[in-house]
Amino acid sequence: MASRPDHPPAVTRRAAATGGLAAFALAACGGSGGRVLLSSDTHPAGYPTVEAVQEMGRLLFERTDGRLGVRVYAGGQLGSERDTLEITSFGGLDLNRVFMSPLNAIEPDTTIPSLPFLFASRDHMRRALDGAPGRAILDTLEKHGLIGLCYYDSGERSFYNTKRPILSPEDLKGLKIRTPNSDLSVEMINATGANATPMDLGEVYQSLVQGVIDGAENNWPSFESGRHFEVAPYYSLTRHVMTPEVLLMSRARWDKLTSADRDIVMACAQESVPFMRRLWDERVEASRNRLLAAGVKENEVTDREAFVRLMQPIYARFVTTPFQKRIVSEIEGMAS
Ligand code: GTR
Repeated sequence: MASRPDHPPAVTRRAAATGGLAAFALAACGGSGGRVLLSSDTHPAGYPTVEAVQEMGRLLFERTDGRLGVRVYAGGQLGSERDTLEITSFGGLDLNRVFMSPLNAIEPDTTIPSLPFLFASRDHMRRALDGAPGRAILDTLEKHGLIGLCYYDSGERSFYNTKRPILSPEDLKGLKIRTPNSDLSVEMINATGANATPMDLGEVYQSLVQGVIDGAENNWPSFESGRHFEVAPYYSLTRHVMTPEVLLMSRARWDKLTSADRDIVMACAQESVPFMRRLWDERVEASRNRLLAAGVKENEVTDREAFVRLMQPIYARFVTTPFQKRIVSEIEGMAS
């Protein structure tokens, strides 16, 4: 490998879908025997998830004396999370950093970390996902051609909209709220009285501008980086879920690695987690401060219990198998 893989040439979605990426990756190594692992991210360069995967690549490059590296295609260049996930599970893309929700359609057990009010705090979430329950959930992806390397933080999600502050579920009634493409997300939002409208993150800004939707729900950094705050200035702190991000490797690529290289890849991914969390915590605070200064109106919800009550039936709908029940109770048991 001649140099650090920093500046990706443009690759079309079509090329990705047809497996062109794999051939491209080999060519990018210049025949020196090294390999650049290609990775996708919906967020732009500089976002903590993008930086974390680049850090993982830096460690990998170092530990393999340049045999392996990572190139991140940021800003959704390779397509939506849903599309790139499909490509990854077929082996057309080596790595993929996605939100957990689009995985729900592939593997129902991945809905667990998106259950409303499951985590009592940020530390509880980190402990549970870094521990046995988190690993057990990632392992369910292997049969779908995906290896779960690690979780990254995505913080608490809250509602924002173009119309008014949300103080209680009453205020959400009838509002069209965008959700990620996941049945659980749709049912959870509908349970509040809002009308859930699933769509990809990349479509949200335009849909807010055109009035196709009245609002959405997300963390501060995504609210900022997608510029949604420009159109939807009311941010109401429901903090209803802490769905994480996840870094995946295509199983096709994983299976081709030697077992020593697998250990290195896994270790580098794990070591990028504290790096990511440092950036994440800083970013949440910085985004919030910037947006408040820009005129965003933040409010605490007065009746958070009402949201908890309305969303509670989601558990009976989505926690049905013995595995799901066990993992949920293990996670609940880890709250302190
Ligand atoms: C963000 C997450 C993205 C994206 C998004 C969404 O917080 O970082 O990967 O999936 O949420 O709402 O779709």
